[in-house]
Amino acid sequence: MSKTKEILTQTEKYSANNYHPLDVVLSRGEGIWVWDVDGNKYMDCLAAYSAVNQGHRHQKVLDALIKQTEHITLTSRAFHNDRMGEFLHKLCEVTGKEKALPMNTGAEAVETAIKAVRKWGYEVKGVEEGKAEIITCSGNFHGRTTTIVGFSTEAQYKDGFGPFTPGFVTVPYGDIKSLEDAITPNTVAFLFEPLQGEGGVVVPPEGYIKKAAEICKQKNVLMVADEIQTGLGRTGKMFCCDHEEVVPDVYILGKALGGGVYPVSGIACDDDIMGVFHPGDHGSTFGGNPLGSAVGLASLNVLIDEKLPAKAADLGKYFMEELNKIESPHVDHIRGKGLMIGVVIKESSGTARPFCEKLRDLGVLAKETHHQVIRFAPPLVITKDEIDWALERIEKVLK
Ligand code: IF1
Repeated sequence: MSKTKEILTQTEKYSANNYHPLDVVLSRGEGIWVWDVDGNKYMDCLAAYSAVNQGHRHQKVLDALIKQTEHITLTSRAFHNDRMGEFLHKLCEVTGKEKALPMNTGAEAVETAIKAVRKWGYEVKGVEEGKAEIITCSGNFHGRTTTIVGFSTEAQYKDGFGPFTPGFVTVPYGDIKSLEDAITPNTVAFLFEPLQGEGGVVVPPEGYIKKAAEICKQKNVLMVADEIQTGLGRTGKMFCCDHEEVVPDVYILGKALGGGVYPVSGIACDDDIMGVFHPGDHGSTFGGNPLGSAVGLASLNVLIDEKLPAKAADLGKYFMEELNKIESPHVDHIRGKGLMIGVVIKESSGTARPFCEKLRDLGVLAKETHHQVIRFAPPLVITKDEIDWALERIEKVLK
């Protein structure tokens, strides 16, 4: 039996059945390449859902991780450590915000943002205690906690997990009028993704983010951008909101903030919002730990020093242009921004999954999202030649 088969059987036996992964068992990664246990090499076009923007095992990130393990890795926030301040300073510099609150996973950062905007609503905006409303979008994905799935519009993410947290209002994604109409005196925030990843790489209409920002400002509603997947260079700018020159009141970050080696997330905003948190209000055992802080700082420096947002813009444009040149009877259309690309398969051609399986056989790892969309989101360190290598194989499969 191949090593792959052996491990699949073992995993099947002991793991919860909460994913349906492609049958590939990865054991090594370097840059944009990964290898399975049987020595087969693949180009990683998922990058762990944009958590590996710097590429697998980036030397500078590894150096920071390993160096920090020689000093101290976890103190809890009961004491200070010598790495968090420097990391949060950098995070504030990159976001242009006055304060940051470090967490670990994306969902924890989203929950942190929910708590911050609710408390701001009560203490600053003057909303009646317990009445805060947050507007979210259909097709959203913000994580898997019971509060977050409670406002999902994807039945599978909610089934069996109720009862849910009240205080969330859903509006159609991309529809400015419905956003304006949904705002009440109790609305404290608008929580959105500037480009919907899980929703199927859905790009909102040009100007949507700008207009939403104007409405939020007019109505004293906080704009909260979940840039966990779209941020940190993925769409060709440091943040996806940058495409419309919008600075949200709150940035929610995660994934690539950990450089592909350690969970690092957080929110960044000015003190008029962050100031609602007083000692003991909110926390986390691992949030802001010295190891994650050292990794977070290195992850940001790699993005900046290697100009990865600009690279994603140039190479993403090229990738999409070349994909659009492929004559395929199966492709309905292609959409995306930077290196966050979705190839939409026609219903008449079935679902995207078989195309991903064929791509895997040719050495390209991509994942379907929402049945019809093949998502291409390689690490931002990819080169033009490597995109050409992938295009050859993608063309074969799409034809
Ligand atoms: C899964 C999706 C992507 C995210 C945005 C918050 C989070 C995510 C915009 C939560 C996480 C991951 C979670 C993972 C698969 C993946 C995913 F398909 F689920 F939706 F990327 F599109 N906001 N997305 O994309 O961050 O708590 O996971 O660190 O749950 O299957 P997390």
